[in-house]
Amino acid sequence: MNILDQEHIRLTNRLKAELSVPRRIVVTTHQGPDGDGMGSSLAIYHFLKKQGHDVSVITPNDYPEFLHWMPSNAEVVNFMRQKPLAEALIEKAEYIFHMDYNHLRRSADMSHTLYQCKAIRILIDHHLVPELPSKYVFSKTDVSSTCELLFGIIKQWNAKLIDRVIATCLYTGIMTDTGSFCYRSVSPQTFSVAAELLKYGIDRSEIYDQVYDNYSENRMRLMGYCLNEKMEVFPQYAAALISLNLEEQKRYGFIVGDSEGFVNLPLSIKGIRFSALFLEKEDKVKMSFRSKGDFSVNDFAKKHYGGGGHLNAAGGDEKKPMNELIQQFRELLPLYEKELKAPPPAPPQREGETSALQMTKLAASWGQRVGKQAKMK
Ligand SMILES: [Mn+2]
Repeated sequence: MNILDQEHIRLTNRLKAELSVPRRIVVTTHQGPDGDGMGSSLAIYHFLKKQGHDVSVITPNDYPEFLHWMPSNAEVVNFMRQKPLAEALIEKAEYIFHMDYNHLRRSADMSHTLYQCKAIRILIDHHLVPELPSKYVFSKTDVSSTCELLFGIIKQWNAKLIDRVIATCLYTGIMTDTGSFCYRSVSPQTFSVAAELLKYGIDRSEIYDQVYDNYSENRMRLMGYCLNEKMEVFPQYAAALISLNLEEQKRYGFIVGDSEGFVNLPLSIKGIRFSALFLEKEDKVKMSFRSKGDFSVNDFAKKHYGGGGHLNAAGGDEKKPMNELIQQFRELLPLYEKELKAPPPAPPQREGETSALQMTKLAASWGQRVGKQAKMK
């Protein structure tokens, strides 16, 4: 299994040589960090710490409570809440890691400080089109997550240092970025990496439990409210949307992370392949888009909402009123009717291999049909 190509192997070896003496290092991730952002940041944090570096993880802002159990979470510095400390750390840093994001603006209010800092940059990310000038660019879009790519890097760097703690962080990132190994971004390699991580004795059911089975009562009721009162389904376009305004969030004691995953809920309806979540914030509206199959929410978000992301998962921010943005979404749907209603692609077939299998299947179904008809008679 080669996660890294030759260029990335060379890059890893160079970085390893450069970091062979203790350095002051800051690890950062995108705003509103998710499991992959925090997983990759904390994994590289532990990996570098073990080599004697002075390392800090800095997030631009808060992240969901369901990630607070992660190893060394207490050491994480929050730029929004601990600005002087975070700024001092960034100014002093000799190296900065950018984990799971491809553009400085994704680091929100921290971007200015990061922009000015003279440290050597290392970008490790799986989003399309990296636009963050760095000396070391590890950008691969055919991996499920930054954590999958990072596993390849640190294995090449020094596999002996990988332990249960690092494996736990990496597994969390892969699990959350793949919807528990369900999304199309999952490849045989993703499972191989997960299998290797299991060998370090991680407790995968405990990780699942910590991340997914820890709703507050408020969050559970908010989810019920969203499904019951706030979900709009457009069966003719295989689409659905959910929106939440500030008043509704207040009513349910909303805290960061409470709407995490809600955008996926409508995709559980048979036939729905495109889903959107509109979340009103104090100064903007945050939008998330998800799809199944070939419909590119990356293109959709980029074209209409100044956002972007991946083929099946994307997002964006807008300062317009939420109702306007939702109305725009409703009006856009008919333009995509053909794409959205297209039947899902047939599974790939290998030449020669399928015919025998298909014949067996056909024969079986004929047999059933004949059997049924016989009974009916
Ligand atoms: Mn990611």
